[in-house]
Amino acid sequence: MIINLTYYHVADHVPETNPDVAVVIDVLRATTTISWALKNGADSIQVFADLDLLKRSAMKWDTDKRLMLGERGGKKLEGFDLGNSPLSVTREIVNAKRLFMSTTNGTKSLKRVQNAKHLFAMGLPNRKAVAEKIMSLDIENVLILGSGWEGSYSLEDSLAAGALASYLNANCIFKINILNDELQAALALWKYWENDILKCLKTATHGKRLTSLGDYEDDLRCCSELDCLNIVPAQVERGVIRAS
Ligand code: 3SL
Repeated sequence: MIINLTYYHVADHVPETNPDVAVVIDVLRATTTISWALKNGADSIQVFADLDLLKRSAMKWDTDKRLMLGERGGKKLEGFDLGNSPLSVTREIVNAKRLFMSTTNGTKSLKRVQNAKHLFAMGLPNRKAVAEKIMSLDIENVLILGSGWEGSYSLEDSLAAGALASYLNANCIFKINILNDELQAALALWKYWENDILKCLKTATHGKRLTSLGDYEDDLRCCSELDCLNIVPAQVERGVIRAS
């Protein structure tokens, strides 16, 4: 058997297709936050592009079982319970709650491939968990989608796409087919930075953007940790993600 891997930098580059598996990456920081929230006991995450729809949907939920998580331009939105930091989704805060979430780019990518048969969210902390999940499925085509920044390329998402492809190459019993140049380049990027992931995140324009907004050192560290979370965030109904 063969597993075909394709990588797109941003949602707008994805062709009209319903892949067997879609893996959405937003290293800084949406998919890292989703992974940590589920690790810390969040019941589920529901993602939205539209903020009014998010608010209306949240209002229908029990007050003590919901949290609204909103970010634009790296900052927490006014009136929301949480911003988009993986450090803010502690067990005390998120346990047993549904998170109604909207971010600048990450939730857009999740919406773009919501018709995939299997949809997973991945950051660097759960790269191995997601790779092992892919290997356990009987599937042929995996679409990896980054989030970028407002439609353009991001270094850190490509790093993680390369990290995923590299793990699959090394551990999968089936042949791994790298189908596009975007993923070949991502693999090369991973080989270059794999021993200094934090430096890569700090070099990336998004890392610099966050740093310019304040003290995001701990966020960058958290987002750069590799293979420390055994959590696979999986879409269970359109727009709703749970741990699997
Ligand atoms: O773009 C996004 O979805 C966010 O992850 C961006 S930020 O890290 O919160 O700035």
